[in-house]
Amino acid sequence: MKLLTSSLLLAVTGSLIIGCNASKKTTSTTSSIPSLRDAYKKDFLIGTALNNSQIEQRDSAANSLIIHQFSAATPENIMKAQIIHPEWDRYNFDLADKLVDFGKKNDIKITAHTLIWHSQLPNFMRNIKSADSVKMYFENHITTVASRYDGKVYSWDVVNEALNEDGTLRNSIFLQKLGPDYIVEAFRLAQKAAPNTKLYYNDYNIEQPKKRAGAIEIIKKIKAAGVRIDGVGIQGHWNMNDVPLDKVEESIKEFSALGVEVMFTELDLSALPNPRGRNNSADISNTAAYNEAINPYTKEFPDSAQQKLAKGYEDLFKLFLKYKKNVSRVTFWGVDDAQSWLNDFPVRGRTNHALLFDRKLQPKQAFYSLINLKK
Ligand code: 9MR
Repeated sequence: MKLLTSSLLLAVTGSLIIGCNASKKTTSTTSSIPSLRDAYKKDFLIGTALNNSQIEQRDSAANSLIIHQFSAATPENIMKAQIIHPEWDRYNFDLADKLVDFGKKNDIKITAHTLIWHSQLPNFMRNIKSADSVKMYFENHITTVASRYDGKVYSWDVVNEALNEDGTLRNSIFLQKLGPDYIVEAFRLAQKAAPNTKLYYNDYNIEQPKKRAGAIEIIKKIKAAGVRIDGVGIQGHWNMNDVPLDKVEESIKEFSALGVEVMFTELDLSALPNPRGRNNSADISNTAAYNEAINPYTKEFPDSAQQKLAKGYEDLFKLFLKYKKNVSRVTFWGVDDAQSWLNDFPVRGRTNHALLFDRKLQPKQAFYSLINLKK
């Protein structure tokens, strides 16, 4: 908060100084916090996930930080079906409209998230049993929501997390009631409703070979049907001690060979031990029990751990920069550590430190390591 306020003051005094003394301006701007979106502006978009409070701009320090650091944003929850489409024929567009205005005003590209996902479905879907009704929901939902924001959001995660770890299709309500072509149909409907919006498939662990093969099959199938898909989002929920660099590199190569953009859409590196070993599922039903040994950094995040986190991010960004022709966006799943879903997943009530800004919105060593890569 303090640092931000002073950086804002610096920005203001810096601009006052510009007119009379150019050398002072350099001093002022270099002593404020550098901007990731500026540092990477020739490479790829730098995004963040935004929660309700951030979209409503309740905290002015957080708001300034977001505008200064990010060129892209994804709503963490408010455009999921459960929230934007709470009843069969009632939609709730208030916060999504606010987010669109916020993006326009601050030159932040919005990726709407997400049209078709088995999770966070509206409650009314629980009572729907007939295939015809599911089909009707599917068509109405995609058409209504995607057309409202066509050309207003930059892109849509059209289908989210449709795959099992072995690359087969997840046994979701959509697969059960609509059959395996539902993904192509979702993109076909989205293409019609949102001709001016980029359309993506988004999933976690699709850097892993079997699941990646499943994602490649999906992309090929959509293209073979003559339907548009512009990109693929690798979510990037990893552990700072276990970043799958080789597999990430193979994935960038294989996905870009299909002629689609590659994005890292929900990046965070958990700093805590994984109670499930190397099983890295982001499936929110896959939880584990709390014990103190797996919550080591409640008071402070020590320097040794800061360095590991910084190294994990640095290695990844070196790779992203190597493939900057293929990678169009890197989005962090949250602005600061307090916001992160990883404080409650896969174990509730831990203190995680997975992002670039700490609980006081201060940039961590990991932030500076990414800035330094561009110096
Ligand atoms: O970060 C989101 C968290 O606030 C929600 O409680 C959770 C509920 O499903 O969804 C989280 O975001 C998920 C994203 O939408 C899809 N990929 C996995 C993300 C982390 O669970």
